[in-house]
Amino acid sequence: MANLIDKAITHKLSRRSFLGLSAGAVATIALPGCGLQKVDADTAAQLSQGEGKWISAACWHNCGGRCLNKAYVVDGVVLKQKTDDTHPDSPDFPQQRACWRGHSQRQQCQGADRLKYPMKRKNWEPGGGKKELRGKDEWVRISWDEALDLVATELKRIKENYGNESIMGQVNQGMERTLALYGGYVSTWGSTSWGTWVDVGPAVMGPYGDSYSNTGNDRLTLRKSKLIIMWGANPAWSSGGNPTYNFLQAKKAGAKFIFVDPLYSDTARILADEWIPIRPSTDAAMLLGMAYVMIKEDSAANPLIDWDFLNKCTVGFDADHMPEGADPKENFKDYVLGTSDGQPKTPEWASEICGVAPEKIRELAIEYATTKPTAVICGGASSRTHRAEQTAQAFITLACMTGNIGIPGAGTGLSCHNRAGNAGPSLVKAGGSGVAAIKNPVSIKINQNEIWSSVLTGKYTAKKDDIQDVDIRCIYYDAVSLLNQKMGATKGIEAHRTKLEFVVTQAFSFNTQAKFSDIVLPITTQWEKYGGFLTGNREILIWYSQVIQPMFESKDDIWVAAEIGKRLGLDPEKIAPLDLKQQVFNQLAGATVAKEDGSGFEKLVMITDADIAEMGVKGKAQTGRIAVKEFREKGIYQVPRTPGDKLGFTELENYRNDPEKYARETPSKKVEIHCQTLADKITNYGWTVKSPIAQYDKPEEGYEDTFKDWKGKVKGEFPFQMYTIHYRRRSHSIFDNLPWLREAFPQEFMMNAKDGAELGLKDGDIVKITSRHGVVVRPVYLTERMMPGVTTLGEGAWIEMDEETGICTSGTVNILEGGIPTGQGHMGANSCNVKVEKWDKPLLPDYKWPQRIIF
Ligand SMILES: Nc1nc2c(c(=O)[nH]1)N[C@H]1C(S)=C(S)[C@@H](COP(=O)(O)OP(=O)(O)OC[C@H]3O[C@@H](n4cnc5c(=O)[nH]c(N)nc54)[C@H](O)[C@@H]3O)O[C@H]1N2
Ligand SMILES: Nc1nc2c(c(=O)[nH]1)N[C@H]1C(S)=C(S)[C@@H](COP(=O)(O)OP(=O)(O)OC[C@H]3O[C@@H](n4cnc5c(=O)[nH]c(N)nc54)[C@H](O)[C@@H]3O)O[C@H]1N2
Ligand code: SF4
Ligand SMILES: [Mo]
Repeated sequence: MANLIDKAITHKLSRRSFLGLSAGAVATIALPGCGLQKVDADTAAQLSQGEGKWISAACWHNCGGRCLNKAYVVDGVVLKQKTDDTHPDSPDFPQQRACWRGHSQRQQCQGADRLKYPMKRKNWEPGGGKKELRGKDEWVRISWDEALDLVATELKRIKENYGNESIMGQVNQGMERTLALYGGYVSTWGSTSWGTWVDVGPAVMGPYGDSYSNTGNDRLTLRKSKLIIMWGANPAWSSGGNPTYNFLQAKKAGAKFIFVDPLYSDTARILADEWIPIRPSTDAAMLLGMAYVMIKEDSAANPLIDWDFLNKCTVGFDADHMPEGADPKENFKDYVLGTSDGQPKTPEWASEICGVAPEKIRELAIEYATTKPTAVICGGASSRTHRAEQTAQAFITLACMTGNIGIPGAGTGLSCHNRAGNAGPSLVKAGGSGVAAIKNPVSIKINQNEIWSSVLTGKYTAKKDDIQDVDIRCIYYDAVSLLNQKMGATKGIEAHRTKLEFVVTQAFSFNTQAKFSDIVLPITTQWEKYGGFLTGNREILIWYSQVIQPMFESKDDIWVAAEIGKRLGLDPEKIAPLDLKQQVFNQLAGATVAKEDGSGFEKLVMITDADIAEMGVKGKAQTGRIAVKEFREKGIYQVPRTPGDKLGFTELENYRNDPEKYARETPSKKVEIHCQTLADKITNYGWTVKSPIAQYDKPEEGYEDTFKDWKGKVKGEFPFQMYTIHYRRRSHSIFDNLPWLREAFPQEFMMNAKDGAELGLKDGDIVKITSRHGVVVRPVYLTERMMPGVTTLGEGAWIEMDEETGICTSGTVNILEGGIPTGQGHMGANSCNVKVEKWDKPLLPDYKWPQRIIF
């Protein structure tokens, strides 16, 4: 190692060296334990001749995929990466191949911008100091002892003065245990990823699946679909790994693909037979227009409605099938026909809202109703809009009407994230780690849309007609990017700069929460820890191992939690009761895999006494399918699958075939098209009221709000709709700092080419985007792939405020978003209105920006 460092230091800089230090990235990598070094092509080439080893390396982020990554390590340095080559690739037994983010992981873990030392904000002092300088102050390097003492002393002071109810914890890596043992912390709640499906699915259908992102069919059964409607789903970007490939197999097996999406996405480019552009936040209107066609045009000669399924398996569709106690006038059919409210939900009515031509609405309705089996695959996007309980419930209602439920190749619901297109219970899973959670004694939970207003005003909504006081003085962050990732960040910055007395972050790079903190503690990445397990689609279990030594002075999150605990007078054994090695062993020993005949589970791993001795853990030998050594080296166990095997899955198949025996856990024991449970639940949250059936409610900051006068069609101050897409460059805010990825995927604002031309814009111009809540600037990408009137910006860019103008130059979407609670307090990120103007100042591409290197 010493030799390597000497060599590295004496060499000159070169762009694009062997290590792939690409344009914009300073030609610098961090070498574990050795500080920053400059490595050029010669040194790298020399390094590469050394004896190396491939190690299964974690790709652990919440990226919507899960793949096998391997790192080639020479002398403690990762020189290159590869992905799954553990078996030959085939459509039935595909490799679990990594994406560009995974392949760039080494620029994150060994990046020049890794945090190196504990540090404190120059103008912070107990009580907050100059709070207004948060996010722009200078930093002072301090020792670990000083840092840990400061954190403990300040937590004590805040607890003694204001109580535990003044400490907000955004923690899940160890400090949740310390804070819970220390009397607790205020936490936050609200569905983010799965939008409104979280409350709607279980209420309407009865609890189902083992995850909300997990409905429909497994990937092999999906090949039976005749028609697949991808409704606001873009797996090519937002479900890394195999989902798009799996969908391609369904296409090759004969499925037609229709996309309903404001964007002609990369997934559509691969799969679409047809693209139907739709305005965001208006899907419920479109679905109601389709329901109208089905109801009006259904006949014995031309059946569009599966009356048998509706009669046997549902309640609430029409006045004759209402659940007990419900007003017959509240049925779905009469609402759609306009009998109950005077407004028939005709395709023409829907078209005015959703922007899809009436004839197209009619055509899709008929195609959906007459093609069996049809699967409707939803991403979370259409339900991450305001009032979207109606949308999720409308999807279920239409699947019931067309009878596309419980049949192999049919289905509806969420099918996104790392289980996209491959529903069903996990076929392989790790055992428990042996560490039990500690209950947080503080019961206050603040809805995600009210976090910043609650800090600023001292009030939050506990439930309907129940507004409570809260006095947040401190936020403790580890692996949660609250300020960057929750809506209303403009207010979030204000909260940090005016109210909070103490902000701490544990992080491996200088992310947004670190930037706005008072004390920052450098943390190891998963590459620097003993190892662990990751699950992804239902067929895989990944076992990753330590790749490099801890960088600089970084420490493990759980070590930090225990050290702070000690200083607070707590028992560190309770905080960290088992070392990671023993936890990994417990997970290994408890791992199970589905038996081939589908009859249950068996042990996955064969463990010998020699393995136990070598790992240095306590445990018992056992038999299993794969030996420890082979599992560790491969880094993955993948369940073999073949079409027609016993491990397939179709949601609600049992119920459809025998509704009595497999009665749903709803009051009526059926699927509830009229669902009072849901209506009551939503009303009780305290923000908006929901009808028991799927209706259309105008969303806050939806299409209608782009008009000053909706009836007279006079455009308003914010004439465009904007939604926030999950973007290729990042996993939320993670990876946003990597120059490689910045260069490959610019953070650009997408809008329709004609809209751009009308504003006098050229592709690549810098535009200023203003909403009711904030302002950002970004280059514009003008394209026919985006529906007119609609725009989008990728979520997750790190907040970068130009302090003079108050404009965010990185294009963080949550600066533009308000955080308006509706329905179940879910995230309504795809309902927002903006104005777009040409910006006449220059803006360098962000891969050319200086990296955030503090020391
Ligand atoms: N690269 C990357 N992938 C990710 C993530 C990431 O940060 N980066 N995050 C992961 C996580 S945690 C999650 S929860 C998932 C989210 O996964 P999704 O919710 O499926 O992903 P989105 O990109 O938000 O949107 C999917 C598609 O919906 C469209 N869309 C947006 N709004 C609407 C609407 O109102 N109606 C209709 N019909 N279509 C709409 C978009 O144009 C896009 O094509 O992604 C996961 N995957
Ligand atoms: N406007 C808008 N906002 C959105 C979305 C949207 O579509 N639009 N999507 C939403 C969705 S679906 C989701 S799931 C959320 C995600 O929201 P978050 O989970 O808050 O986002 P991440 O960026 O994944 O934040 C994780 C943070 O943890 C840090 N981290 C990672 N590993 C470790 C570790 O081991 N130790 C420590 N100490 N830190 C670690 C990372 O550096 C990062 O700062 O964002 C939501 N925000
Ligand atoms: S999809 Fe996710 S897990 Fe797979 S390589 Fe990309 S970032 Fe890593
Ligand atoms: Mo998510």
